[in-house]
Amino acid sequence: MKFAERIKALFRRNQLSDEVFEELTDVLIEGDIGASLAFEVVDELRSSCKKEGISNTEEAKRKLKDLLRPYIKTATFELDPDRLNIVLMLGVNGVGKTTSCAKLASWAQKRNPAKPVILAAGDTFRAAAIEQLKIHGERLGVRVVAQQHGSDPGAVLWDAVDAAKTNNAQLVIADTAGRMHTRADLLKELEKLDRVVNQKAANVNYRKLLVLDATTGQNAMRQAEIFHGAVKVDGVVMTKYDSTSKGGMIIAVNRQFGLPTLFLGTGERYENFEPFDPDAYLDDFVGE
Ligand SMILES: Nc1nc2c(ncn2[C@@H]2O[C@H](COP(=O)(O)OP(=O)(O)OP(=O)(O)O)[C@@H](O)[C@H]2O)c(=O)[nH]1
Ligand SMILES: [Mg+2]
Repeated sequence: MKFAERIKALFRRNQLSDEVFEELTDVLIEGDIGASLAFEVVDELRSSCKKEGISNTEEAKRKLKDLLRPYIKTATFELDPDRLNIVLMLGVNGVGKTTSCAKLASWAQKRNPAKPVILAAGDTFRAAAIEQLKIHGERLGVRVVAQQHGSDPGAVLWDAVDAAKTNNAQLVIADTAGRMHTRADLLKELEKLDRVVNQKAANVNYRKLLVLDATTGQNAMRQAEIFHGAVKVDGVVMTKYDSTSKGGMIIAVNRQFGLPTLFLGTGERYENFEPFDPDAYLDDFVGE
């Protein structure tokens, strides 16, 4: 049975029992919220059900959502209308960084069509990455600032910021190379890129978004730890949420690192990109 169905089946039972609590713990762990949080939350649920005399599963489900809700940190992603905004899209290989850059560009275009968006081809590491971003740029009518394969990502970003200032752009979105969190050299390069932006881009609204693939599960914790440790991330984009009904690792990441989830990627199209709504997410996760 799939995760969503299991949790729903559990809450369809009429009476709460030890067995239900035990199974709930298993299901939550399977949903990727992490073992320690699963035990903690189910313990809390058990004792508050006892204290409040809750014996039916429908009420327990509502209680579970109430208990999980504070662990989910919320924040809205806003562009500063008075300054240049710079977004760095970070993450390990294949999580959906380049796609998310294009989706964010499309999102910003819709919110403020009057001011241009610029894409910076900061993945100079993978051979086809620049071309991939250029294709998105053409489709979206967004300028892509790029140099050749192998060039310094800091220099690319700097060109893009120059272009943004000349064209009075609202936003520069920089794609970056996928770096496995195990590759220390690539993380060093990222730290350098971050320093370049911090030093050179005075008076800009600079944000770093970590892209996490909803299907990766608990490994996302390690990715968040490494990236946040290296450059202080501002928030998370959870991609491929359409491919899984779980995505509970976002609760674990929110809780552990205080990182809010800002957007959900829900498909391969540009419009499959939504601001994160914690209540809708919990309804998905636990059931309405
Ligand atoms: N279903 C689904 N697919 C997605 C989503 N976001 C990205 N993808 C797909 O995931 C694959 C990888 O996306 P990319 O954007 O190339 O990922 P990346 O992180 O830039 O990859 P590298 O540059 O190789 O590190 C592509 O096939 C995308 O279409 C999403 O929200 N849902
Ligand atoms: Mg990419």
